[in-house]
Order: sequence, then C-alpha cells, then structure tokens
Amino acid sequence: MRVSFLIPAYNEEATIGEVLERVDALGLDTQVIVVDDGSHDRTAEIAEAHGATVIRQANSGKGAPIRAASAAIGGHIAVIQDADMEYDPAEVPELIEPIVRGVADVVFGSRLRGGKPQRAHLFWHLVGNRFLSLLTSVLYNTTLSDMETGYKAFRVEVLRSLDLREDRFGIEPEITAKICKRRLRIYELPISYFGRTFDEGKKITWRDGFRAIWVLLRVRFSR
Ligand SMILES: Nc1nc2c(ncn2[C@@H]2O[C@H](COP(=O)(O)OP(=O)(O)OP(=O)(O)O)[C@@H](O)[C@H]2O)c(=O)[nH]1
Ligand SMILES: [Mg+2]
Repeated sequence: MRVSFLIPAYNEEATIGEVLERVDALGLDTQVIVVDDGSHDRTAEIAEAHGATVIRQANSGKGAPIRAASAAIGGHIAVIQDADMEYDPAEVPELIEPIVRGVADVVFGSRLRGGKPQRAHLFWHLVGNRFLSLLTSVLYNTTLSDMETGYKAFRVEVLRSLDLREDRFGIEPEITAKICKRRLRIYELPISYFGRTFDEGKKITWRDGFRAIWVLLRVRFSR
C-alpha cells in the first residue's frame, strides 16, 4: 500500500531534512508532499533537494496546507507528519498497521497513553489538551486521549471526504470532530513525543484552544 505523507512546514529548515530522511529510511512505498507557505528560510529548498513534492502558497497556518496536500494525494493511506521532529517517522509503520490490517479508517497517535518516550509536557498545554480531549469524548461519545495530536493517519478516501474548512490549528479539532461524527472506525496508539518549547519554534497558543472549543461544538451541532 502506498503511503502519502502530508507535511505542513513553516520555517522548519533545522528539522525538515531529518524528517524526510527518516521517512525515506522506512523503505515504504511513499509519496511525500511538503506544503511551505512563505517560510523565510530554506525549508522548501531542502525539501526539494530530498525529492519531496513541494507546494507553495500564501501563508495561512497549518490547516490550509493540509487541505492543499489532500488534493494532491495519490496513495492509499495518508499520514499527517509535522516537520519539526516532535513526531518520529520511524513509528509510522506501527501507526498505520490497523489501517493496513483493514480494521481502522483512522488512527490517532496518542502522546498521553504512555509506554513510549515522551518529553515532559508544558503544563498548561497538557491541561488544555486534556480538557479538549474530554470535551471531544463527551460531545461525540468516544474515548480519545489526545485529540490535538499531530499524528493522524487515514484511509485516503476518508480524508478526502471530510470537507475541511479550517485554515489554522483549528484543523485538528475539525478533523477529529468530523471523523467522530461520521462514526468511523477510530483507533488510538501510543507514540513518542519529542516536544519543543516556544523558543524552539512551537506555534500553537491558548487562542487556538478557544478556537478548538468552538469548532468541536459547531461540528457537533451542525447538520
Ligand atoms: N505550511 C505551514 N505549516 C505550518 C504553519 N504553522 C504551523 N505549521 C506546521 O505545522 C506543524 C505543527 O506546528 P507546530 O508549530 O509544531 O505546532 P505545535 O505548537 O508544536 O503543535 P502540534 O500540532 O502539537 O505539533 C509543523 O510542521 C509546522 O511547521 C503555517 O503557517 N504554514
Ligand atoms: Mg510541533
């Protein structure tokens, strides 16, 4: 099965090369799509030098790149891969196993299930994520422990059919909400997490948390 990696990347020259090398080292049949929307560094050049397909567009956060990459997918399985080495591509074969086996439509990698190396979280990020994951579970009658995770893998038809609209970090709750609402077969697996701080380039903030609450409610109560 061909695996398409969707990689939103904004000013990630320090890590994009290593991410792409690790994807390559998997030895899988892969398609690699990097979406760089206006980085001020060498992210796009490095991605091209590694043989990735690079889509360039006007800057708009993490969501629009995921939508742009979705339109270009040619594989059977799609994996969202961050460009900052917080999530290790070496774990992707394990992540997609339930889809390959035919029992899952979507797999979330959870940073909160334990059992893998995880850098200590930023406390308030963890509180925010626990709250959003609990809200997701209550609204959609599910048990996701990490709805904000960057590692989400899909059967390609599922991702294509989601009709995503969010441009920024609201894409994470939008994906989560829409797959939960459709009652797809969702699996969750523990993954490692090599978290970084704001000084190291992290971009998500408390504003994105409020947006997430709004998106979770909107999708739940819209027809
Ligand atoms: N193309 C593009 N990618 C972006 C943008 N903002 C964030 N990203 C990418 O989205 C991924 C996640 O962004 P991060 O800044 O790592 O977000 P985070 O705060 O660590 O949150 P997580 O999603 O938990 O990793 C990284 O690969 C970023 O480069 C953007 O404006 N444009
Ligand atoms: Mg990150």
